[in-house]
Amino acid sequence: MEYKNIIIKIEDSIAFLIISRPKALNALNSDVLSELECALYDLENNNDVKCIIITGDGDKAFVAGADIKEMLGMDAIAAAAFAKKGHRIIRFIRKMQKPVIAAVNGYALGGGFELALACDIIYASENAKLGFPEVTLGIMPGFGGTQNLVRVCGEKVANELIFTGKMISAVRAKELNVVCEVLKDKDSLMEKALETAKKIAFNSPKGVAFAKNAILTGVNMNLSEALDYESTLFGLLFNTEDQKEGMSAFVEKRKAEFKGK
Ligand code: DAK
Repeated sequence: MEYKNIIIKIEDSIAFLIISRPKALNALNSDVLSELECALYDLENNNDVKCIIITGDGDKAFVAGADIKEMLGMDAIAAAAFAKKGHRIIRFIRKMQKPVIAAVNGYALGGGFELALACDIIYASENAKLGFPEVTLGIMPGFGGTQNLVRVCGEKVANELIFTGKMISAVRAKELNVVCEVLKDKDSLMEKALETAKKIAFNSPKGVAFAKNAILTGVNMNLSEALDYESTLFGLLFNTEDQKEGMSAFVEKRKAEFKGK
């Protein structure tokens, strides 16, 4: 697929997926969603990629939401197709074996905040502003925002943010455990995201993928079932080459070279 609204760069096993519609503050229209879906699928199946960083082009916005101008003209059929595409992306990111880091620069609003919340790790620059303005537009968050925010910050905070539509700063988002770290500017944001991605890429892809699965699946189970699930995945890792390589490398006092098999 030819990309017109996103840029993909792959360097040293790390993929950068840059959403690039700067004139519309990187708002998500149907074309962006189609390109995002296709790119994420390709990156998940690309053996040269171990971790993905999603960011927005420019300093002003990560993603300022779904495209309001496109949504204004949608009928129920078009809106349903748009919603399905968005949901497929959010679900796919959660199910991907490879970790996805959101590097939030500037506005992350509505669908943009939801995209970031679907990612495994969020870093933000000091100028980031995050929020759900949907209720000011006569709708509600619909790309997983109501479900993912409540799981991160709890019901009362999610209620306040979603019912008021107010924006919060990166520092407040860090206090609420939405963001892992706040960085001074876009350069330091990207450096931090890359540093983390490189650390992840150095580790066992199978270990990382199974841990992601255990965390995301287990959170919807009761603790007893979740612990059983964790032990099953833990056991399965002993059937992988990564486990043999990681433990052999330790015993042989050398660096492990994982193949993700
Ligand atoms: N959509 C379309 N265009 C947008 C946009 C957006 N979300 N956000 C900004 N733009 C465009 C502006 O229209 C403007 O374009 P021109 O008018 O110059 O052509 C350009 O980007 C620059 O924006 P501003 O001139 O407004 O820039 P400012 O610095 O003054 O303000 C702002 C920045 C981010 C505060 C402001 O642009 C703003 O409030 N933008 C809207 C933010 C917003 O409400 N986002 C939430 C959208 S609703 C669904 C699931 C999920 C969703 C939808 C459906 N289903 C399940 C069906 C998600 C919904 C949303 O995300």
